[in-house]
Amino acid sequence: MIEVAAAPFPYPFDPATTALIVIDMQRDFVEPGGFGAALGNDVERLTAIVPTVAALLALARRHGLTIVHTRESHDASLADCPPAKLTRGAPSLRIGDVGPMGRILVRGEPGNAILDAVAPLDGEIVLDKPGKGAFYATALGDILRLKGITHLIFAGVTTEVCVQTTMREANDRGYDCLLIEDATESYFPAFKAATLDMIRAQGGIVGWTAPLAALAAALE
Ligand code: C5J
Repeated sequence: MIEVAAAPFPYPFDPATTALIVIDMQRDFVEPGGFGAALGNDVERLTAIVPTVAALLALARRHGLTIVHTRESHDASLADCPPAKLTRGAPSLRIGDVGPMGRILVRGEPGNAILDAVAPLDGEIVLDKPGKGAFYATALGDILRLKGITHLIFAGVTTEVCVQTTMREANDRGYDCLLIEDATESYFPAFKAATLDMIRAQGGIVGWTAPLAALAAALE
């Protein structure tokens, strides 16, 4: 077992039974000119983590971790989008509308693509998920079970929405979960800080957190 200097206490794992889950590094959330920016968010906060996510992917690839990439996306018919998700609030652009990079959160549209800098390689798993959590309405649970995965390392965006939701789903399913602090980001700094605190609270009620350097030091 390898041990990462994590909070709230060291995180032990075996690379052979560990998957890296990179959540929703999609152009529409991260790139200037996309959906996130159109909604008035400062996407520079998110673009800033791209080199760290790329370095984490490279580290995971060197050490043979299973790698899973997710995309928040819907079928072009929007039949898999619950009305509450579609109609909530009064945004200037809704799911399925044509935005700066094609139809918002629709599979196959340019904005739904994962950024080139952190793009999946052949053989890596790419999951389209209609929800915030990556276990809901996807084959993720079956895929991890078939591969004998027991530990999950998380990165991606946004920290308090799709990343935290998936970590909570995973924690309830019995996976030991580690979030890489500098490989995740939110449009709202206070939400990211609160999420890291929540995960580590009460003896790691959702899991562990650590910077990429701590994971790298444990592995190399
Ligand atoms: C993700 C969102 N990926 N914030 N989606 O967190 O709606």
